[in-house]
Amino acid sequence: MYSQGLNGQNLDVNETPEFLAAFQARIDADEKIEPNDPMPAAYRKTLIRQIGQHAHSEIVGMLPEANWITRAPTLRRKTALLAKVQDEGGHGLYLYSAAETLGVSREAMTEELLSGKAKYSSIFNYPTLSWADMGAIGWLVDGAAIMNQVPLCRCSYGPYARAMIRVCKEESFHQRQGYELMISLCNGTAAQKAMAQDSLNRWWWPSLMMFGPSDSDSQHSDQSTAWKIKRFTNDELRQKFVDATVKQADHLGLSIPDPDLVWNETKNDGQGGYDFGDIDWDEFWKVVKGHGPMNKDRIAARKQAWEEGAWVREAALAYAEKQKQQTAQQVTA
Ligand code: FAQ
Repeated sequence: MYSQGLNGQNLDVNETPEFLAAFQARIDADEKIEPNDPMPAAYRKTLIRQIGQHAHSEIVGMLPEANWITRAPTLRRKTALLAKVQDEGGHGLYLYSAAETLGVSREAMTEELLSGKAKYSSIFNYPTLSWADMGAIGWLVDGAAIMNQVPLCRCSYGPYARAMIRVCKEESFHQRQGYELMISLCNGTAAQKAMAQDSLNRWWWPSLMMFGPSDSDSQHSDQSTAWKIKRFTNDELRQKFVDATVKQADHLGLSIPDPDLVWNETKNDGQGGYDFGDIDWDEFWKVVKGHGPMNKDRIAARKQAWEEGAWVREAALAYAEKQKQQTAQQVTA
């Protein structure tokens, strides 16, 4: 999507108080920051961290669903799932490209993922045990991803914001295919409906954890909000997700696995919203730190893909070199 020729031309900036004030003024005026614009080192670092983690989440996120492609019950479902997983690979590519414009290489980001240094979304460290999980992932995981990512379309960093516009359009299809799958199961046999309920039971709490730690424990939120990378806090987005999703569960005739879930008329400045139970933050941090049910399998699968793809990268580099030599010969001829 972006030429690597755009990569960080102005990496070294003298961060005087005047420079920092002028940079913040551009952010406050809702100007987009572009790859070759001077920017504070910490702004660059924050974006590389977040966009890199986001890219890793997309390509690790392909794994739980890819597991079910060969077992999809109909050709229609198989085609849709295949296209969805392929879209996720594409999202990873847009995001790695956006991160590369900040002066980091794809190899360096991959190395961080495979060594366990870089994080990726906690949600992808849970197993996909039944076909209904394909519905629950589309409905809940893509639903949560959209809630988080629509505001990122207005992020201050141009390449990230623009990548998010296309990603969100595709995520909407993903969410709808997941919800439609849940509708089919809920309108099916009692066993199918029970499968859908079991899936909701297992994916509900991990989906709420996708939004990150509560605001009081979110170390990056304040600065990222000041830089308009984040437009809403983790808790604000989590609340919006709960308020939107409970009604969708009602429509399916499924129960949210939270005995403390209750409508509260005073929430959201009097517009009403749901109170919900406590999130198990011990579980969240355990998964984030690499000890979830599937962390080891996910990283092993990414390592295998990287190693098995070595010949493709080598062939592409050899081809590029050959093209370069041919062009050089034509110029001198
Ligand atoms: N999992 O200070 P904060 C998708 C880390 S895409 C793991 O609040 P921040 C599409 C956080 O990185 C899903 N780690 O951090 C799809 C930080 O660690 P660090 C991914 C988490 O950045 C659907 C530390 O905790 N989406 O699903 C998580 O301000 C279906 C402190 O947290 C994005 O990446 C977590 N859930 O806010 C694909 C969206 N939460 O870096 C396939 C972009 C927090 O200091 C199938 N990212 N951490 O070591 C964001 O919006 C933000 O980075 C947040 C975290 C909101 C995730």
